[in-house]
Amino acid sequence: MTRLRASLCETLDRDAVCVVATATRRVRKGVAALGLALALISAGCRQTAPEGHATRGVVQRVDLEHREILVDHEEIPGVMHEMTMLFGVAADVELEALAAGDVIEFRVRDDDGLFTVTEIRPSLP
Ligand SMILES: [Cu+2]
Repeated sequence: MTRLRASLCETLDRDAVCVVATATRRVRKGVAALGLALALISAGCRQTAPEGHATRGVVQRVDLEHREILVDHEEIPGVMHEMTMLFGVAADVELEALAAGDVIEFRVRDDDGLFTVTEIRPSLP
């Protein structure tokens, strides 16, 4: 049996749309080729459509008390140019391990110009 779920996700920093295909499959002959094709299609995509905008930056300051970070961030195409900017951070985002100088990839949600960081991960070289 093969169960397929396909959904659209936006690759925001490229203004492109890609198809995320998630396949839950049992390993059976005849299904393997399809499974491989789906794995290749979804290689550059997330499993679920993420909200907000993806960008990178260098942490300048971490304010644990107010859950804010000051980040020198790259351009977010169509949203804002590169700048050093203070962001509020969503309650479920881990902040304790973050420090000034860290290079991060992060996502921001735009609520009519109020930007909130919803995801932070170390930037891969
Ligand atoms: Cu900004």
